[in-house]
Amino acid sequence: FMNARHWYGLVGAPTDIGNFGCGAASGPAALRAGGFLDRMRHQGIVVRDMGDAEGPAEGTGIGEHGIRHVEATAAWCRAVRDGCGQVLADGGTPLMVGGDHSLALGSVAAASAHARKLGKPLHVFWFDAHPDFNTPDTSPSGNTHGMPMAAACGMGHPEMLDVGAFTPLLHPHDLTQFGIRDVDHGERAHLLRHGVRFHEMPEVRRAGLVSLVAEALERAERAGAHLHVSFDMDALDPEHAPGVGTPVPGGLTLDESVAALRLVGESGLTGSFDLVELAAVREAGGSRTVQSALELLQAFLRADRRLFVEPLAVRVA
Ligand code: B3U
Ligand code: MN
Ligand code: MN
Repeated sequence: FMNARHWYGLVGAPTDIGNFGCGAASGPAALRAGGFLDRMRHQGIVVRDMGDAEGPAEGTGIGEHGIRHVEATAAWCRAVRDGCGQVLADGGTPLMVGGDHSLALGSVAAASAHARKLGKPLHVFWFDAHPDFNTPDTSPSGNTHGMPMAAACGMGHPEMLDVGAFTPLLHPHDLTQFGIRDVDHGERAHLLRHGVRFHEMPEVRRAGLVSLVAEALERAERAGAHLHVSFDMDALDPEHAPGVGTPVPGGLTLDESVAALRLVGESGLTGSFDLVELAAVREAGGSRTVQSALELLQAFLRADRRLFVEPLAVRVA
């Protein structure tokens, strides 16, 4: 009976290997210092701190493909994969806090293996200013944080394709992106060719974030999917999240993002979650971005209906 209590496992990933020097390595510490665990505990939400994943402190340089630090990126992704995989194996929901967005290849690898074991398809919701769907030949920067979703879908450097137990980890039709507003030329061709649903800001403004998310949730529900949610802090407008590596104007408001994540929580479909690119050190004071991150996580966690399957007396103990 006690086992029915739903819990989250915080897996920190303090690196910016995929966007070297951008400051996202400070994300997990900033979130903890912001009082995340206490705040959740006071609300009766169980978040176990699994500590930080460990990986190379130094980059591994630019290889013949022109990609930066691809071996080090893959090493970090394997550590994240194992940390998230352990939480899933123990019956919890991993909450991966980055760190740059290349790390999502690791959490998605864990989610995909878990979903396969349960006989479920994997669906991914990607909140981001960027699709992160570059391959080595389309990437303008060579930074691996622009590549994790293409790699998850089976396209990319062999080191990255090798992070999961199999490839592809995800079918491109099962990937939905929200808040997109900075797409590279070749990246757009990939997205269109593979049928990714990427909701760019003009569409978000027209249709509304909440209704686009509701639509995608219906699809995930119908498919009986394991839903993985990946939230890049630069999805938010820089007004709400100035402390990110690559701020892009014209982004999501905090209010609409909170409303969308509440809906995602209420669905009870989310089996794994990332919050990444939290580079609070880039903001003077750093507090605005951390506060936004706390509000996003709280909106999602408080709405998760799986937390309410037990009598209140047990929950507040
Ligand atoms: N699409 C560009 C820029 C970028 C991707 N992700 C972030 N920035 N945060 C690239 O380098 O691939
Ligand atoms: Mn991203
Ligand atoms: Mn981004």
